[in-house]
Amino acid sequence: MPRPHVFVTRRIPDEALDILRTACEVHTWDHEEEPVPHDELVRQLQVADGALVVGPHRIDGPLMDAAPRCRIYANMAVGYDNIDVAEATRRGVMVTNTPGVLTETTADLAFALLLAAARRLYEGQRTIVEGRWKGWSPMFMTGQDVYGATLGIVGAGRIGQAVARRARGFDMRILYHNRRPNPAFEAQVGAEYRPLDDLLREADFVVLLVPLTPETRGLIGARELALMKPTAVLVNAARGPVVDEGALYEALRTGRIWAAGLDVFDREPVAPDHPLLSLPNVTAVPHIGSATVRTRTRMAVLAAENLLAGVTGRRPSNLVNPEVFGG
Ligand code: 8YV
Repeated sequence: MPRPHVFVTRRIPDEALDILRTACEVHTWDHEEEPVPHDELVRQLQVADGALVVGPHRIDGPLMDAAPRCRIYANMAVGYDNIDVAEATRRGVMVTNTPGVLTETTADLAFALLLAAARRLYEGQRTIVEGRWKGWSPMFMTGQDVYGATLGIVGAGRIGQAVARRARGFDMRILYHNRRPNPAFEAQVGAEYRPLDDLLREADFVVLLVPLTPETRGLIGARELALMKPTAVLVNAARGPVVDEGALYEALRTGRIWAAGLDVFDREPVAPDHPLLSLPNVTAVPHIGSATVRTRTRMAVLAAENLLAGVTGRRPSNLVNPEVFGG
């Protein structure tokens, strides 16, 4: 039997490629930062039995049309809003993701953004670098206390729960909003469930960790931001479109909320002249939630294991559409 042909759309660690090479013909797009051009992606997918994918390309119906042999798209991310899963499922094509391995790393980054925004770390560094530090004064660079404050987690899945565990060390009161209450999580960290509006009114820190779905797109807009405290900090470590960026800009510019820490944006890479980046109370990083050497390697390995399983007739561990494999 011929070895399955797989395409890997980004440069990934050798450890992951070696897993695929045990049983597959492996083709890769081997440029570190530049994504594979669309034409080349189509050319490769035309003959591929499976693909290891990760943004920026959207894997949609037309692309699937161009990939008649492809039985599996193994995403190297926990979020899979870059893939039209309904379309894949309709065609009996498997989609997998990489949950678990990035939980703690992403929670670290979300908490780092929370601390940085509350204590004005980025603004502080700029103040020094730009020669604007003239000396000490009682209310110079004053921020908001994290220790003992109230945290509101919107989306207490794996990563949200990991953020809550960190918050316990800061003696924070923990509120959360989910599609449905999670009694085990409440018992574990003493978290209290709140409807979204109540959470927004009560929290000093609101951390967004929901997946991007039709229900969560635009979840935080002008109305929601107006419910928040003027001293509140918003952290988005989920997906850019969960927040209405125009409304967030106005809320931050006018002091309607205190600050924001952002790992994600509507359009990525975000343009350097994006209005949000002109605000001193925005701490922004370039979608690096899971970006540590160990975690990205683990994600690549897990995606490769899922892909290998899929193209060799085994059930991948992290199928997001199990119905294509008999439920
Ligand atoms: C990925 C992420 O690096 O896993 C996710 O959902 O957001 C990150 O860990 C990113 O999605 C790659 O595009």
